[in-house]
Amino acid sequence: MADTELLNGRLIVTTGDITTMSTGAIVNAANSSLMGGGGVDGAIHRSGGAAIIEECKRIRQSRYPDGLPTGEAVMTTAGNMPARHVIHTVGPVWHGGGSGEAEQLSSCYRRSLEVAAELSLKDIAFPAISTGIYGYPKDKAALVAFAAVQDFLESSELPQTVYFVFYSPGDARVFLDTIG
Ligand code: AR6
Repeated sequence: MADTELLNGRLIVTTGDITTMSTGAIVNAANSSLMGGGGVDGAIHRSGGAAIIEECKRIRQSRYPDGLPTGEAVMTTAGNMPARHVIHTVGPVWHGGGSGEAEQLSSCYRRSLEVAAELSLKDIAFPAISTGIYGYPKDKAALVAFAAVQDFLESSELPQTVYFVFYSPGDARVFLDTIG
């Protein structure tokens, strides 16, 4: 499926494996332990190598002994991957939508973009946070993700370009159809 440009070319919807993106940062849909897991988290740690987990351990010890809170974001190296950094964020587990899930998911995007802007990164790639193991409905997540990025880019020149990397063309289609 061809890439789709939105928001005057500043948001690009694409399909594939996020570990191959050579952006300033790729975002990891992590859990609060920061010690790895399945899904995109597993793929990022496998491709990036041990340097990422070593840095995550230091972050846990120094800044987040109780784990990274949901909606927060921290940066590490990208190790052996072509990206320069990984920004780890923790999405909400879907509990039906009445437990603040939308605010937490929005915070994941906003905080990741803030970290990228602080690092003066030109571009950043996001997976569809929370829509796998954490069970957030893909259409509802699409609206939250799009609004969060649109809001942020309106008031910030950096990052210049945001990529939404969907693992399958079907997921990209759901996103595009939902934001309409
Ligand atoms: N590239 C891009 N997208 C991917 C890739 C990849 N290589 N692999 C999976 N996806 P998930 P969550 C998509 O489950 O729902 C982990 O165990 C996937 O198809 O990775 O936030 C963590 O440690 C889906 O659309 O993340 C946490 O415990 C999206 O990435 C928990 O899962 C997110 O799916 C986080 O669950």
